[in-house]
Amino acid sequence: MKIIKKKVYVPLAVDFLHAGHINILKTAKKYGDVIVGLLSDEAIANYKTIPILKYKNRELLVKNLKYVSKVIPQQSEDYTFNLNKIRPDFLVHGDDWKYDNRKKIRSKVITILKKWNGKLIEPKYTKNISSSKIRSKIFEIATLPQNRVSRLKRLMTSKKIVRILESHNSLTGLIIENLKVEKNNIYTEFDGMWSSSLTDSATKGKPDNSSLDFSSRISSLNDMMDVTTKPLVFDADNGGQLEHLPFLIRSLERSGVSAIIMEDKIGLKKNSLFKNQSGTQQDKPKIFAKKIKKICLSRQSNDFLVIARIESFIVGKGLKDALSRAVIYSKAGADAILIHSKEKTPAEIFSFAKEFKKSKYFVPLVSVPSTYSKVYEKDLIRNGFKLVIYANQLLRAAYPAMQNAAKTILEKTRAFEIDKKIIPIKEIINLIKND
Ligand code: SPV
Ligand code: MG
Repeated sequence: MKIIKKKVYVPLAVDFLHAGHINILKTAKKYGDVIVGLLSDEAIANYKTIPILKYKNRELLVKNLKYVSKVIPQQSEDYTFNLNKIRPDFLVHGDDWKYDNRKKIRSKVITILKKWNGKLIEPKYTKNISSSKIRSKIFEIATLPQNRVSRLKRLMTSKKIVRILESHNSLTGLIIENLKVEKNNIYTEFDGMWSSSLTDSATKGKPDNSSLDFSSRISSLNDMMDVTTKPLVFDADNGGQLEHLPFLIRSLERSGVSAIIMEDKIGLKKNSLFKNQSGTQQDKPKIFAKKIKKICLSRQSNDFLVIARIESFIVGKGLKDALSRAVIYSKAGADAILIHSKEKTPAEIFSFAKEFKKSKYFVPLVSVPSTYSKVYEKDLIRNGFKLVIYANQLLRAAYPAMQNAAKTILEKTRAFEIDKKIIPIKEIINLIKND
């Protein structure tokens, strides 16, 4: 007689394996055959940032554990689909979800299980796993260039919109790395850093006209890479000489950069937000396309993204020019298109998106809402944008604060008055952990 074993469903994310996972799986095994519902990047992106390890690697870890019979993907944070498909006799989950923002999901699971008399087993959550050891291990894994490079592409395929903020030094990199804001039980954070030619140059007291060469730009970004794990998008101006591009790409990939953004301009560079763009010249689309192709051929990994930035609206050309360029750049291999604008509203970039969406050469769109800053991310998403770059806000915030501190000391001939408006030294020391 064939004994039908009970089915036990265990949902897991498993970015790195620890004793808590083993405790859960060991308990689950006592009830029958363990089927792990491994949360996909998309499922996890709904409530926190995606794991460091790719799905395939996480699957490999879990599949080879002796307590596990089978691993299937759980594509959403909601359990309904998998539970109805498997109809497990038991579901095992740590009891921590009783107390946090997953309460609602938990009660829905209980209701579904009731349909076939399934039971929820909740072992006590394993505390006191050495989180600092785990944190430093994660840091090591996450900062390996091959893991960091691919992270942006993974974020773009698993999130509705990827949110990037300008970073001009290690300290701003740390803000982007660590800041989390909770709203309606959902944690939001920045997904990565923008190495801006404008703010990197300004920080070094130089104009945004490529006077900072690529070696200085790479040295600045390496400082940020030393202390962060999140992906970085590199502003390469017009990319420089076609023949030099392979060397630039090699250096960027070696540093762990995830994407290059290259603008279709030639001649002495002028920042696109300047009102007067006389003298600014756009490159011929076919010539610029050659640069895109060159990068595609020279990159080591297809996870390193080439983003073509169209300046048609900046130089006063219209939608037609922008659209024809978008098709040419996409055919040449661009993974995404940044359609730049210095208007006060997103109307022109939205009309571009609407038309470009109809093309079979459509690729994800990138927005830099510096002048049309009233736009909400939800509107960008609705219009087909996948990446938003807040390109200069941290430097703009820091500069007046520092200017004011300096001015106050001069005016008062002492530092006491400004003391109340600036953070204590202790906080600066704590900010930089050295464990
Ligand atoms: C930058 O931040 O350097 C950019 C965006 O390229 S913009 O300043 O709008 O040109
Ligand atoms: Mg720039």
